[in-house]
Amino acid sequence: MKPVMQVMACLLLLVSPLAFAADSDVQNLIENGGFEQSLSEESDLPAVWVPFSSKSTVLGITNAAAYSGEKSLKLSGQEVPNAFQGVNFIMPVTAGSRYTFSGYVLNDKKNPLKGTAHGMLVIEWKASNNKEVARTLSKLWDSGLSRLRWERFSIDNMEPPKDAVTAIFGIHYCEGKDGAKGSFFIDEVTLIEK
Ligand SMILES: [Ca+2]
Repeated sequence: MKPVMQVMACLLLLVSPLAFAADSDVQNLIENGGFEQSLSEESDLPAVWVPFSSKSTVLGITNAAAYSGEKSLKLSGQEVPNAFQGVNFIMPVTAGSRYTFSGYVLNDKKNPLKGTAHGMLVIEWKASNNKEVARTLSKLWDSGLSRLRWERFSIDNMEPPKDAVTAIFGIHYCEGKDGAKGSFFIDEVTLIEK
């Protein structure tokens, strides 16, 4: 073994147990947050996630860009004023827990966001009668989103509001009053409970 290789091997031995401990502390509650699995062989819709739309569903898994793994989710404009679409992950929530919902977003350099296009992460908090108790939004991304560098967006350490028993964790593409063109990619979406 060459000296450099020996050093590498030692570093790996030192680092591995720490990396393992960190992973077991932080468990991603969202399945398929990396968008590596599609609903079926015939569909590019993501497994686990529930799509929603005001009209057309212009979203799907792609290998055109990836923050992690080989694929990400691409959402494109319907080109209709005030249109919206996205995907939701629905889960019961526990009073007193704190939730961090995050993902990495990239503008599509071949077809960048234009007009009043904007995206966001959203948590819709629901009571046991399914009424919305409150809604929490991340910072928005828009036509200024980077085409070169994945940017992290998040909703951090949110405690469920009073009466909330379920939450809908969503990725939203909103077209705004002038309508929108263009696409963005999102990948490595995580939900952490503490
Ligand atoms: Ca991925």
